[in-house]
Amino acid sequence: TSEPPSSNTSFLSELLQGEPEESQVCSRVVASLRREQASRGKHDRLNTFSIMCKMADQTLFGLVEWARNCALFKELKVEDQMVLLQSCWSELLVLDHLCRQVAYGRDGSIYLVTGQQIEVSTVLSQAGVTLSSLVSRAQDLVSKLRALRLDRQEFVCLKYLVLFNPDVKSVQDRRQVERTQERVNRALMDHTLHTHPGQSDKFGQLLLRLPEVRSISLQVEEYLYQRHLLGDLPCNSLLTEMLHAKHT
Ligand code: DR9
Repeated sequence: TSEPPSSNTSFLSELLQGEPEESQVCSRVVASLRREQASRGKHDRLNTFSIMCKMADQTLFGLVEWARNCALFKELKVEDQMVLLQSCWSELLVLDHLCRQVAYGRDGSIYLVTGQQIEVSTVLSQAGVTLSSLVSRAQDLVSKLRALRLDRQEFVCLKYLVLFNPDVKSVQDRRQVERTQERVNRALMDHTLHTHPGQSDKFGQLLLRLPEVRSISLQVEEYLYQRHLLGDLPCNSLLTEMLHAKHT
C-alpha cells in the first residue's frame, strides 16, 4: 500500500500532539478525588453518585483544557469557542469514555478514568432505568468500535469532528469551523484508507457512529438534569455549569 501524503501525516501528528497521556489524566483525577475526600470528615463521605460526578467533572476539565490548547480552536473567537464547547461537552465526555473502554476496558466491565473497573452486571443491578439504558447503549457502541479496531488517530479525528461542528446555532465564524471540519474529515478518510486498506468502509463506519454518540450524550444530559432537579448534583461544578448553559 502507498504511504499517506506526508502533509496529512504531519497534520494528524499535530492533532495527536495535543492528546494527554492517560496516566497523567488518571493521576490528576485521582489526586483531586483524594483532596476532596481528605477535606471531609468520617461521617461526611461522598456517596457513589457524587464520586462519579466529581470524576466526570474532572474529566470534563481536562477535555475543556484540551480544546482550549488546540491551535485550530484558538484561532476562533472566544464567543465561538464558548458556544462550541457548550454544545458538545457531553459528546466529548461520552466519546472519551468510549475510547477509554476500547483502549483499556475488558468485555463486561467498565474502565473508569481512575483505573478502577466495575462489572457491567453490577452497575445494571444497582442502577435505575435511565442509567442502565445509558450503560447498555454505551457498551453496544464500545463493541462496535472494538470490532472496527478504532485507533488513536481516528479517535482524535472524531473528537475534532465533534468539537468543530458548524451546525451549532449562533456560531459566528461558521466558515472557519467548516474548513477545520473538512480538513479533519479528509485526514480521517486518508488515514483509514492508507492504514487499514483491508477495511474499505472503515471511514464511513466511523462517521456512522457519531449520531449514536450524540444521542447517548443527550440522554446523559437528561439523566444529569433529572438528578439535578432532585438536588443530587454537586454545586459549583463545571458539569452543573455546562448543564445549565443549555437549559437557560
Ligand atoms: C469518563 C468520564 C468520567 C465519567 C465518570 C463517570 C463514568 C460514567 C460512566 C459509566 C457509568 C458508571 C457507573 C458506575 C456506577 C457505580 C455503581 C452504580 O451503579 O451506582 C448506581 C448509581 C445510582 O444509579 P441511578 O442514578 O440509576 O439511581 C438508582 C436509583 O437510586 C435506584 O433506582 O449510579 C451512579 O452513581 C452513576 C453516576 C453516573 C455519573 C454520570 C456522569 C456522566 C458523565 C459522563 C458519562 C459518559 C459516558 C456515559 C456512558 C454510560
